Amino acid sequence: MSGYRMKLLAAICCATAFLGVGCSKKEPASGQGKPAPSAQSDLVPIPLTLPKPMFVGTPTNFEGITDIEPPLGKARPPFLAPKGVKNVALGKPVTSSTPDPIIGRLSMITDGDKEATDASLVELDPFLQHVTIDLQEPHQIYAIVVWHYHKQPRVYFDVIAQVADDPDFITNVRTLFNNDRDNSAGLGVGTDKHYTETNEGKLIDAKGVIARYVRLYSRGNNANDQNHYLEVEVYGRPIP
Ligand SMILES: [Ca+2]
Ligand SMILES: [Ca+2]
Repeated sequence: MSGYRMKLLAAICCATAFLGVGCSKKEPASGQGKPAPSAQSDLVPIPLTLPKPMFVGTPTNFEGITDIEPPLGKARPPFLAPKGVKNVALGKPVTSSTPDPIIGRLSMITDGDKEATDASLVELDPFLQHVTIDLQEPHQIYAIVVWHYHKQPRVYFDVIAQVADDPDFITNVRTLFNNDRDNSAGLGVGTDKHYTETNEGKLIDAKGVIARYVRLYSRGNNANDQNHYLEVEVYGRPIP
């Protein structure tokens, strides 16, 4: 090829490149070549809203109760989960070992109202009782937040949170929290700490577990033998 022809080819190549056709080296398509966002940057705080606080500070002097979680002394840090995770328990059906509560109705446990008013309170029978929320399909669960009672500071006993694939808790049962230190509930010795009820509720890290049913146990509290619920929230998403 003569020098003239080579120059001509080069000129054509540059012209077509100018027109956006390109000769050899193509521009990357839109979005290509950019670094992929890391999984970490997809995590956002769960859309948790808190009810009004009813007392200031977190007392720790509950006589005779050992292993109480020390107060954080500041607001709980935001809990991070993938975008789109929301309270999938809202409005979902609730069953219980106390089918007919002493105060309130079981549906109030997932009605979105978690204020510490008498009108918001559900009181179950005394001693060991449980409530079960049916998410109606399997979900990937990141956090469970439970408010038993926060009008005054209280400690509830034998707080156990489990998830399962069936409403009778026979298939694929997993325990996410258990502070039943002496195994009086018979579900195994718990190693989690007692905690004081506040308006922040108790947040249990569910670590992305997949389940349809969520069950919470308790066996009275430091003030009486009754079991109470204001609200249970389950932060999750349908299985991707
Ligand atoms: Ca409620
Ligand atoms: Ca116990």
